[in-house]
This record gives sequence, structure tokens and C-alpha cells, in this order.
Amino acid sequence: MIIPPLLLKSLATATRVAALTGAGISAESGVPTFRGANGLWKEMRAEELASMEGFLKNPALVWEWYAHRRAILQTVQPNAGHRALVDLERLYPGLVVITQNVDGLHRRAGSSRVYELHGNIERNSCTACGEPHPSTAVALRDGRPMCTRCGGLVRPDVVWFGELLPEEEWEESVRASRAADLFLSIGTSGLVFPAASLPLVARDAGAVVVEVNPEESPLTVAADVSLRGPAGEVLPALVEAARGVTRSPRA
Ligand code: BV8
Ligand code: ZN
Repeated sequence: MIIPPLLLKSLATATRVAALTGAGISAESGVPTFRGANGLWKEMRAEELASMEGFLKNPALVWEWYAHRRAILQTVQPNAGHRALVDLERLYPGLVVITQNVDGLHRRAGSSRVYELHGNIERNSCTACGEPHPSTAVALRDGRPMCTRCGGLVRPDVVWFGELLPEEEWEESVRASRAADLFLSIGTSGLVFPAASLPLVARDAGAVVVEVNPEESPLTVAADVSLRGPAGEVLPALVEAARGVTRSPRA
């Protein structure tokens, strides 16, 4: 992987690094992406599955889709891309990971500052009384997830289309994007807002923006550098290059 001089210079001088990740960084762990060839949503529209009205229309179907995704997550591990972000955090202390993913893999890999903009699939709560429910503690009646306390419908703690993002995570993510002098956009199709606006926020505030994606995306035009390859190969190469140009005897 050739690292362009502009990026080498940025790796040598950066002090505040932020990374926005999407489903692409988990693809090499075996977690299907949303819109790629084996996309989760190829046979069903996102709105049918990842929205409150889709859920209310068919709670059993939507619950089954999340149960299917949780089952996949039981069998996967963080990959070299997730681990490279942990290495980068050692080289750039305070590195912030802003993720659209709900799979929890960044935390499992060891990243310490992770903002989950779209929630986490391992957490659920009752739509009526708010009671939290671990996925294994949800009673199903005709496939419908019922609250053990009040009998209300239980839903996954993820952000559906048309729903607001968690305020704290969003505020902190905008602040980190504005403050960044190096912003990595990794494995995202840049189609879902407001997350997809963060690389533009970073660029407008003066950051060097790097896209890591095997394919072009709507974010490519905003990027100063596009590294065309899978995160599991590109990010370790980025870490090597950073080690080569950063002075302090860091990790
Ligand atoms: C909001 C959680 C304010 C659930 C997700 C009309 C009505 C209502 C809203 C809207 C509307 N029009 C637009 C909107 C806004 C809407 C939106 O953006 N829609 C899009 C589709 C146009 N956004 C919202 O509704 C957001 N809320 O706006 O609130 C509001 C409030 C009320 C009313 C109006 C507005 C909430 C959005 C959150 C939706 N929830 N997920 C769940 O996961 O089940 S989104 C879902 O898409 C995932 O989080 C996913 O992460 C995200 C983005 O997808 P990507 O991560 O980018 O994944 P994708 O598969 O698309 O791309 C993968 C990429 O990786 C590809 O580019 C591929 O090339 C690359 N890749 C593949 N392999 C690799 C790789 N890269 C690197 N390495 C590899 N190996
Ligand atoms: Zn309840």
C-alpha cells in the first residue's frame, strides 16, 4: 500500500485523530454489510426492518432479523482493521472512534474512546416501561418480544430511521470531528445521515480527510486521500507508516 506524501506528513504532525467507521470495517470479521453484494438488506428494504413503523407492523420479523444478526456476532472476532485502530490510539493518544456499527467490535478490540452513533445490538429495552432486557431474557409470544415486567414490546437499543441519534454521542462526535487534524472515514458508504456529514465537518474545520474503502463513495470527493483497499490491509499499513514517521518511542 503506497501512502501518499500528504498523508505521511499528516501522520508525522497529527495530534488529534478521529475515525468514522461503517459496516465495511466489520466485513472482514464476517459481519455482512448493509448495501454490499451480500448486503443484509438486499431482499428487504431498510425501512421495513430498521424503523419503528416497520417494527410495529411486524415485531416478530424485525426481532428475528436482529436475533439473526446477534447470532452472527456470537461467532465473529474483531479483525486486523479494528486492531489497527487500537494501535493507532497508542500512537495518537485520545484517538476517537465514531462508529455507525452496532456490533460492539471496536470495544471488544480494545478501543477506549468509542461513540456508538446508532446504538448497540446487544442492548434491548421495553417500548412501554423502558425496562432493559439482555437479549436472552426476552420472552417471545408468537415471536413477539415481550417485556418481562409489563408485557410491553421489547426493542433493540439501536437508532432506527427517522429516530434521533443519542445526544451525548452525537455532540461528542461533532466536537471530535471539528477538533481533528486527521480524520479517517473507514468502511462507510456515506449514505446515512447525519453520520455521513462528519467527514465534511472535519474537512471544513481544517482536517486532512482520508477515505479507506475498496470502492468510491459519495465521501470520496470530500477526501484529501483515498486508500482503495480493505480496512484489514490498509489500516495496518497506515499504522506501519505512522510508526515510521512519529518521533516519540511510542507503542
Ligand atoms: C435522523 C442502526 C433526525 C440500525 C442504522 C426520510 C425520512 C426520515 C429520515 C430521513 C429521510 N431521508 C433521509 C433521512 C435521514 C436518514 C437517512 O440518512 N436515510 C438515508 C438512507 C438517506 N437518517 C435517519 O433517519 C437518522 N436519524 O436523521 O434523525 C430526524 C428525526 C426525525 C425525522 C427526520 C430526521 C438515523 C439513521 C440511523 C439508521 N440506523 N443502523 C441497525 O443497524 O439495524 S443505519 C445503518 O446504515 C447502519 O448503522 C450502517 O452502519 C449505516 C450506514 O451504512 P454503512 O455503515 O456505510 O454500511 P454500508 O453497507 O452502507 O456500506 C459499507 C461500505 O463499506 C461500502 O462503501 C463498502 O464499499 C465498504 N466496504 C466493504 N468491505 C470493506 C469496506 N470498507 C473497508 N474494508 C472492507 N473490507
Ligand atoms: Zn415493560
